[in-house]
Order: sequence, then C-alpha cells, then structure tokens
Amino acid sequence: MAIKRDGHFVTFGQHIQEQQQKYPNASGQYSWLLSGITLATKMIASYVRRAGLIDVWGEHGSTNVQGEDVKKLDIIANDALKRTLGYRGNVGIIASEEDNEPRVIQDVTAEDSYIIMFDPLDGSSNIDVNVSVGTIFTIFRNPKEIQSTEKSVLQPGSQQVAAGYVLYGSSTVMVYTDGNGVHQFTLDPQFGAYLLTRENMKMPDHSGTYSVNEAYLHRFPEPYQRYLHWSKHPEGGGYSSRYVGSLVADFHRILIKGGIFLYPPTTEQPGGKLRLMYECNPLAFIAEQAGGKAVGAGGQRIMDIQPTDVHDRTPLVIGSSKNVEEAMRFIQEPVRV
Ligand code: AFP
Repeated sequence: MAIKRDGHFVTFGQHIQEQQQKYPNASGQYSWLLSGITLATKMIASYVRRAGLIDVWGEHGSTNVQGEDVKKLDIIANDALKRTLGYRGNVGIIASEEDNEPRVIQDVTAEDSYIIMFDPLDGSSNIDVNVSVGTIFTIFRNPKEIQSTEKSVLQPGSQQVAAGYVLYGSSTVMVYTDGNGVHQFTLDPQFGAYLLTRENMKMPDHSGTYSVNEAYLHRFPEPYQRYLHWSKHPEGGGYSSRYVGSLVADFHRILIKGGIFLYPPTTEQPGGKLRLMYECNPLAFIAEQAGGKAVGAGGQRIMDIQPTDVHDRTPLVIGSSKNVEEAMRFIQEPVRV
C-alpha cells in the first residue's frame, strides 16, 4: 500500500524535497537531475508494458562495448536516459553500460554538478520472454578540480552520492538511497507518479535462499563449489534457490526476503561478469544501507574497489550480512580458477 502522510501520498519528488530541507544550502539542482531519471524510467516502463504490442522485442542487430548483442529495448532505454539527462544543466558526465566512452555533457566544475552512470536495461535477454528487467543508476559528484573525463569518472563506490534501480516487474518500483536509508516508490500508472511504498527498508540478516547460475558450477573456483554444495546439502545450509537472470530482480527479492546472490569468477571470465560501476556499486550501496553486505574478489568490499576502467567487471557476492559472512568462510581466494 502507498504510504500516506497527513492523509496524502508521498511522491518521489516530495521525498527528495523533504530530504533536501535537511540541507539549508541545497540548491534544488539535485532534484532537477533526479526528475530526469524518473522521467526516463517512466518512458522505459511504458515501452516494457507494451512489449509484444509494439516493435520492441528482439535484437537490434548490433553489439555493445561488452561484445553482447544489443536488444531494441536496450537502445530505447539508453536513448531515453541520455535524452532526459542530457538536458539537465547540472549533469557533467553521463556514462552508460551500452556506450564505449563516458560522454561529457558540459564541462561543469560547479559544486552541484554530477556524474550519472547507468545500466539502462539490465537483464535485457529476459525481455522477449516477459521476465522482469530493470534500470540501475548511480550518481557521483563531478570533482571540482578540472580533470580528465576518465579521472573524474573512475571513483570508488564509496563516493556515490546516491544510487537506485527501477524494476519493471509485476509493478514498476524504484528503490533509492542517498545514504539516508533505502526507500521504495511504486509507479502509479493512473497518477503517472512514483509513490512511497516502503520506507527505511532493512534486509533480513539471514535467509535460506541463494541465487546463482548453478549451471556454471563446474566453471567456478573450488571454494565457491564447496560453498554451494554446503548450501544445498540437508546437513549443511539446506537452502533453497531462486535465479531470475536479471540482477535487479534477483537483488530485489533478496532486499525484501533476505538471502544471497553470487556471480563468481568463472574459467571464461576470471574477473567476473557483472560491471563494477553500472551494476555492482549501486546495488552494494543499497545493500549496505539496508544492513546487507557486498563483496568482490578476495572478499574485498565492493565499494572500496578502485576502478581502472569505466567498464570494469568484478565477481559479486551480495545480500544478507550473515549469508555473505557464511559464504566468505568458504571463499578464501575467489580469483583462483
Ligand atoms: P543481460 O542484460 O545480457 O541479460 O545480462 C544480465 C546480467 O548482466 C545480470 O542482470 C544477470 O544477473 C546476469 O547477467 C546473468 O548472467 P548469466 O546469464 O551468465 O547467468
């Protein structure tokens, strides 16, 4: 149910304004930027909802910088975000998982200028079979000193100002944090607004569910194999498993019900598959704000990893704090394959 305050729904915009009132010097520029994200994700949601009726299923016929086949909806989602954010005066740099290079929108060095990074449509191989997909975004401050684009963008996740995702699922929900807790907003298609539906979300600290592409078990380093064997064995964890294959959907379930998601190193991709900056950092920020944990190779905190390239990848273990700690007892040297 949408949460009411003084008998009224709380829109995402109102929530941001309430937050900003805590900072008397806030210029309002930040909420202007966020309105670009909400507008773009409403546009994407409207396409997702009509998939099958309009021509958005299938391949676009190109491959992206990651060498993956690009779907028509990937392009639509990427364009929607770049268009809406490109016109926001306070956006300095935009970096998209789908694009080769970050794009400098304007050379802004003012204090309230931002770098936005996004995965426009995560899980896009699930679109054609009507399974949930999502948009993930993260926001950094543009460093005031004039630097190269690369240097400005390559900030560790601990520097994130805010992060969030939109899950186009049974309803469209946006989960957001700016370091003051995690809040969920649900898109009301009648009002055309995101309304507050969960406040100060906390992840259960343990659950008996793990999420991993277990078909790749033989490609994982041995400690991961041992952990997964223990997890399902009746004399070990005795856990159940769920795997959607859209990170946002798998993570959202864990945020609400608890559990653990793993994308380990594999023999083919010893550095992991998931992108540090577009996928792992934003979800790590949300997980930690909700009381969970997110670690990469060797158990390093995801948000402490210094990126060397905007398209860096990392192994990921994320979820309820006790589940992640439990997994880490098995996974001592995860990069050895
Ligand atoms: P796509 O966007 O190509 O569908 O990839 C989705 C994803 O990046 C992430 O959302 C999933 O968790 C992960 O890849 C699934 O990867 P596997 O298909 O290798 O399990």
